[in-house]
Amino acid sequence: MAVMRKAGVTCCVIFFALLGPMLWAEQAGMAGSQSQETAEQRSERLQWWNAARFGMFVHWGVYSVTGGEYKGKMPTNSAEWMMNKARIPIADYKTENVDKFNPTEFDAKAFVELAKEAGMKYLVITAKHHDGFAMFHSKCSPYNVVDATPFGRDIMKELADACAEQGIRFGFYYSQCQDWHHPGGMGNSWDKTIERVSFDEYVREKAVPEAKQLLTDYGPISIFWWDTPREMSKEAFESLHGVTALQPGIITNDRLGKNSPGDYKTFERNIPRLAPAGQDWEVCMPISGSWGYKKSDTNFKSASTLIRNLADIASKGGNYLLNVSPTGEGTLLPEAVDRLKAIGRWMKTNSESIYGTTASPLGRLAWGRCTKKEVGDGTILYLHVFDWPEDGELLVPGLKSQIEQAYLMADSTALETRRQDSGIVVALPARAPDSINSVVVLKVRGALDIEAGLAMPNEEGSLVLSADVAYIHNNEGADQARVQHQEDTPNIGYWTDENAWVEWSFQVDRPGQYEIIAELAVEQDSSRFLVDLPDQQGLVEVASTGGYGNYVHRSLGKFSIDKAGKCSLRIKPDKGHWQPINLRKLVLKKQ
Ligand code: H79
Repeated sequence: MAVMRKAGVTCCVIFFALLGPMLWAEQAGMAGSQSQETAEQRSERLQWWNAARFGMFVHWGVYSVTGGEYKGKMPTNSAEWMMNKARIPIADYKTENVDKFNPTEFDAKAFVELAKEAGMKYLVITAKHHDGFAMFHSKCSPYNVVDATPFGRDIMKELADACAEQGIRFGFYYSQCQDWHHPGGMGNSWDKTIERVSFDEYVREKAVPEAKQLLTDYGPISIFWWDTPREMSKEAFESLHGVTALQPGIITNDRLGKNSPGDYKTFERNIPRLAPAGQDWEVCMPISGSWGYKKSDTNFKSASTLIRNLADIASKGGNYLLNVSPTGEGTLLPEAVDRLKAIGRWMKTNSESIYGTTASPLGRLAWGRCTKKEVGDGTILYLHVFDWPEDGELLVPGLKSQIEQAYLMADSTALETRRQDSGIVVALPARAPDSINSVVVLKVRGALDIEAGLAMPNEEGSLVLSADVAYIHNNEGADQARVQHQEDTPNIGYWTDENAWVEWSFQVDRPGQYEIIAELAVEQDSSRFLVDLPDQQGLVEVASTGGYGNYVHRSLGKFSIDKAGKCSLRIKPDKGHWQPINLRKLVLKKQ
């Protein structure tokens, strides 16, 4: 291992050619739910889910009875957390919520019809949330909707049946680690009447049998949605993981345990800025502010936001799991119903541009988003126009392909296209067919020819990797490490989480040595991070630049890139030696 010190530069670079793979690579995850399958079998199993793009999430429990209110107070901004935030004793939660759960207005058939009308293809519902209350007829605990509430009906069974009848895929949310009712569950630190047993006992007595029952007695289950992964014993993990095998085609998320990727990555509340590379993923998001029904929550997202979110997520190759919150009566508020219907109206005309599509092949689009579908020997590009151009000219930057046909999705009006150096221009009528998102369909013959996307070397052979095109790996879309602007220049800032790391993909045409120069600011002390390229890694330490606003250019050293073609560079905090930095860009200068 060579240590290089540069005189006069407060920067120290330690190079090492081959690190032990476990040191810096993400901890190799446990296999997904079906570890024996080939890549082809896996993609077949996930085929329906990837084609679906849009699902309904439902948070419903005994917390819904009081709409997040306890003794006249709203202790939390998400109602399903009420018991925890108000430190409600188990006995009180029973009298205030469980004993009063009687949603007589609930109609499973009508509920599923509404999801279907919105264009949703699957439905995932809270079979048990952190409060530990089973919304189904649990055989192992009387703390369930049939045995403990005046309602006495198995809501999960009614919904499973209604979904099966109406062709909607059905899945369960199950909180496996937190259980504020069982004496071995995690999370209840306030009820001193609990006579503690071990977590493993809880898993054996409750979580595993309940999950087993959900995967046995409720017909075909398409998704098992774990939540809030915590450290647990290998035995507990494996026994929970094992039960999903009861449904051969099932799809699981990444929240069973630490480092268990499941079948897909979850983002909670936030949409990633760029498409996560090489994995399936889903954004779950409440339609208003709270997951569970909360009386005071009027923070409904507009139909426009929701429709554009769906297009945005689809354009990055992900799924949208949009949450609704039934009340204690068992219905949705009119605000939610209106929005679902508005999405449904848009989908009625435009769903072809969502279902079965994959991520956009184009770079960032000033006017909206793009989704793609491969058909026969050609490609369809769906241009989701949010901002209808006033001059009637829609530029598709970088597109070089021959356009076979262009038309408006709304009424099939044919559109003229022409080619110019910067791309294809589509001539649009004066008025947008849809003020939220009008879809323009482009049929392209043969392979796509696009000059854009990946960062390319400039005239001097230097590659500029700026903050705004970096992919930020920040746990489930959290905002510790995000793009912000200072003096109109984007930088990656608020980088307080040393688990967050950033990645750029770019095109290399000349392999060889590159000097990497960073434009960055360090507030205090010094910050150490790893520069990770496919052929070489280096630990770099940069001293304080005198403040978050004091940007300097610092050489991070010389690195070799051995192959031409697509390449990626990652910057990862060196845990324990990290100080937040603001990073504007990296320039890779060919030596
Ligand atoms: O089920 C929904 C959340 O209840 C659950 N995941 C989604 C799908 C979730 N559990 N924990 N977390 C999410 C992360 C922690 C959130 C918290 Fe809070 C922040 C707990 C306390 C502060 C949000 C705000 C919940 C209560 C107040």
